[in-house]
Amino acid sequence: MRRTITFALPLIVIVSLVIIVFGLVQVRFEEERLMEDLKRKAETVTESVSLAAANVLQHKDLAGARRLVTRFQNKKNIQGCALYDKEGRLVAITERFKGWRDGDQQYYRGVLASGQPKDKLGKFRKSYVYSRIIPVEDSRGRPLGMAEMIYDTSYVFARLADFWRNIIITLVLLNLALLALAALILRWLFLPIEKLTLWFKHFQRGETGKPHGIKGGGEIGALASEVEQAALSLQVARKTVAEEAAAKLEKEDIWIESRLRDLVRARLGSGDSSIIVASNREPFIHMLDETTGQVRWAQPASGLVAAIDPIMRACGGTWVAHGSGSGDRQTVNAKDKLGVPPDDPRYILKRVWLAPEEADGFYLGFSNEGLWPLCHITYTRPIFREADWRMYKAVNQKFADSILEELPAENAFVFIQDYHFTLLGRMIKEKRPDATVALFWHIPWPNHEVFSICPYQVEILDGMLGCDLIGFHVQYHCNNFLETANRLLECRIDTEKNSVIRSSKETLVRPFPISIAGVSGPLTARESAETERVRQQYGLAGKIVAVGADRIDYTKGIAERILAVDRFLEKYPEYLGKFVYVQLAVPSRAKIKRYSELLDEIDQLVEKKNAKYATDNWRPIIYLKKYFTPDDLKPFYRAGDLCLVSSLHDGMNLVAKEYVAARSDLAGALILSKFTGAARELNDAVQINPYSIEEFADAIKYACELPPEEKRKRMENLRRQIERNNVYKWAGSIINDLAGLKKE
Ligand code: GDG
Repeated sequence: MRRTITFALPLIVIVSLVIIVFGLVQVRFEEERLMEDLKRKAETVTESVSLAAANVLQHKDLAGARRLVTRFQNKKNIQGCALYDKEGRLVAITERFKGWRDGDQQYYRGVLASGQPKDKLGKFRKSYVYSRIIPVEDSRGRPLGMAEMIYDTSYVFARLADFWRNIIITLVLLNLALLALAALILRWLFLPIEKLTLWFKHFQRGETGKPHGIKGGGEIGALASEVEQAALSLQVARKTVAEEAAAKLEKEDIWIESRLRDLVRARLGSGDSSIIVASNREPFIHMLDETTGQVRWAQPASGLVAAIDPIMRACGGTWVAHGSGSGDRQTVNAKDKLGVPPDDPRYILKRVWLAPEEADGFYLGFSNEGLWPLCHITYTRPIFREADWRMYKAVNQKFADSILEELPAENAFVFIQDYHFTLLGRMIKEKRPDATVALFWHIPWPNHEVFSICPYQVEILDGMLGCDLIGFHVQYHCNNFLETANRLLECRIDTEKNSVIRSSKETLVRPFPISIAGVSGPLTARESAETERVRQQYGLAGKIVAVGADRIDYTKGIAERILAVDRFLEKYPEYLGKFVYVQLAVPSRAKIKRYSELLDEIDQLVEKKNAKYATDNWRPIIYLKKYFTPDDLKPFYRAGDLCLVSSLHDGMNLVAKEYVAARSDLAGALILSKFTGAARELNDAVQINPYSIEEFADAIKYACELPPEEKRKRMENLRRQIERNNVYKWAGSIINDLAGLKKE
């Protein structure tokens, strides 16, 4: 019914307006016509009464005057007559108008003085009346008095009311007819299409296998039959694919630590310390507390660390990284090494020391003011300084020297991480061509036009192509890299193998979507208690909680997220007081101007939006700007009914995966930017364009209102995806590809 009304509404409005306007014009016209009739009648009757009145008034015949006025008492329509003497005093009046204009002497004297008839509309008791008065003269034209006729005009209004009633009845009948017509059109035209759509949806999901049963000829019938044919072909194709996928899955079950360890031993040979990982960020950092003199350790907030640490724990080996903590030097041995994790050593961390000017030029300057914005499409201008580039080269060499000291005599495998070390592969290979070197690029790779603005493009590409294998998160970034190499360097691209061949050296380029160690099992009592504590501490009990956790970086879309929450509350005020967005944010690269500006921008935005909505016992945004340990993050993920990941551009984004991994209760919903690598895998997330604040706000509402069953289904699929494609599988695929390369 609602749909019929919506469909017919525009027509109903137009038809109603036309009829009402027409009615108004007609009523006005009718009113004027009736009043004209009345006036004309009053004129004639007053003229005829004035002759009899002249006689009565001339002879002061009071009885005759009463007879004359009484004649009107008996008439059907309410009307009356009044006679006045030449002083304007009432002589006689029809009984029913007793009390008519008592004391209005001025009016009557005015009529006598003018000697002209006069008419007037007025009120008598509760009725509207029309009166016409004319002076009465004798045969010589001397005034004798006045005669007045009075008419009740109610019948005019009664006639008009009748008229309106007819118009309204016509209107109602016409609108009912329109509704009936709309219902018929909907039934004949739209219902079959709707039925077909619904059937197709269920068929697609595999919820029905029956034919749709829509009969009939004409265009609709033809469409229905074509759709049925297409759907059946799809069903057959899907079945085949599903069978193939199931067969494949049976073969490759879930990857676990021990499987990766076995693979490393089998494929790379030698003992436990065969893998050497190189990255700028160290997996464990020691900080000196100036006041107590105590040294504490922590795991930095970094996607790279989160992903590589479990692999190193599983396989052992040496991780070479910049020792950037104030307590780092105090905790290494004479060879700058220590066992990590510090509380349960599983592999070796070797720290490389950088002077402040080295770290500034290499890390802040070239890596993070140059390459980082170059590779992320967020419209932040990259800055390339010659001095930074020189420092970048020097630091790459320093790392190469440090790594070379660690390489075993044979079967050396170096796994380089990220954009900080584009030159490292070539530098290592120059001294140890036998070593197997892989580079994993954790951020996006731009298209060749963007990359070609980098003044050091050739040296960078040449340095990277020193490696045997370069990995990106997604095929799209591989394609961009191959195209960049093809356009900017003298080289050959093997499109079948996805490799670059340069001076007879071949480098494989492959997608390896990074992940996390796996998904968590059912909640333990301790985990439930921790989640409850977080809920109590931040006043989240009974609220719909959205959670975000990021390094404070302009690529993560934190400002856009706040604006979307603002728009959501503005557009859907029913969530005021019920919705809380908790943002965990760890400051990063704050020495860079763009980052310190971002910190201020977010502070101000949070303050402004909280001031806009906050009440005595509620504020919409809880902004926790500090470092949390990885274990601290989990209760927040579990307390979050939603997780907001709104990166403007992101190689993968592990927060999205960590959230899913934490939701063993299957109760959360993930809102995920389509500009993350993760969006290619996590199809059951609610995907958004974070630049569209409106779309983002609507997605928050949509996720808040997802039925629990739908949430469960989505979360199950997301968790299955992460469980099957965990970080062990990621590392295993890289090692398998490298081993294949060695054999060739
Ligand atoms: C790069 C690429 C790619 C967040 N807040 C805290 C904290 N985090 C942790 C999260 C997560 C990590 O930081 C962030 O990982 P992301 O993947 O989201 O982002 P990036 O650091 O930019 O990582 C990215 C990744 O490399 C891996 O290849 O996915 O695209 O940009 O693990 O939990 N960790 C701690 N305290 C916090 O307050 N300890």
